[in-house]
Amino acid sequence: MPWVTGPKKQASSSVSSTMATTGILSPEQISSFHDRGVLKVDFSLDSDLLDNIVEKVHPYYSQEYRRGELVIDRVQDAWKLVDEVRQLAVHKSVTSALEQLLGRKPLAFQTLNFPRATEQQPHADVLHFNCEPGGYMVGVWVALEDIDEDNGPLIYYPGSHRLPEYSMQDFDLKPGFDDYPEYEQRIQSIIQEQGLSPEYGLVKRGEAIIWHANLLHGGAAYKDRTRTRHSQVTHYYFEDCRYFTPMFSGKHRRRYRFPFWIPETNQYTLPEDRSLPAQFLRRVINKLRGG
Ligand SMILES: O=C(O)CCC(=O)C(=O)O
Ligand SMILES: [Fe+2]
Repeated sequence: MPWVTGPKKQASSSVSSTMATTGILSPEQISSFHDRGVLKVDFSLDSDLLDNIVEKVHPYYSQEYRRGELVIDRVQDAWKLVDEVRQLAVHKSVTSALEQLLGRKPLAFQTLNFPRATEQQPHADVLHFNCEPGGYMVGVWVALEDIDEDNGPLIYYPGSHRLPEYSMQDFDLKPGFDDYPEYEQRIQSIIQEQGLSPEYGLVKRGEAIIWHANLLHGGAAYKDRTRTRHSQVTHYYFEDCRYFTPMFSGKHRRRYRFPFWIPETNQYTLPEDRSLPAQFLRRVINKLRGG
């Protein structure tokens, strides 16, 4: 199984040139990200932008949440519905920082808006989003309100990005959702065996946490269930890679992805790739490419 070293090596050679042009992150922040697989950053995001996201995404949450029930909820790709979500996803300060970190142009491909804690078990995003060459994927989690120990902060294991990139096959599990709980258990055992210590994403509204594709992370349990925990996560790939989903890939069959990159301006047309013929075509291309 490959160890996650590729992007680190390639990034460090191009860091100084990108730094000179952008300079969002200091050399200490860049090396901390590579050492720990995670970095907290205050991008001084506009307060109105954060408020508008919380307010304008609200109508798209489930009826249960809007009725005040204490449910877990999320809206995927709200950037198509609320332009402020898109603006945050492609925010110049964020994308410049990511380019400094990995030395390639980042391409946002998915947003998730959460009104409450997820209590998600620790996992590495690389199971869901990987690419060739490996490791060119990060998550950026922005607090849309203050986060403390009580409203289910992010939990993560610094340094865990150096573990192997585990796929379902590595644990003798079938691709797909059926065996996913077993994947989570195996990750839990690895955390115990390796003696990994958690840290919590205790951040102020507007602060961001960037994690490496292979960093183990999840959502800590609520201590106060009545609290909200508004946050937005954007997942980014980087330019010039081939993208695939290990979770749905077999040993000899890679499930490639053809993401629609979140546009940098509000002048865009969504592709009609959700249509059945387009899905069929994607499957044929996947087959031809050995996926
Ligand atoms: O917000 C959380 O609790 C976890 C989110 C997460 O794991 C992700 O978006 O990749
Ligand atoms: Fe995740």
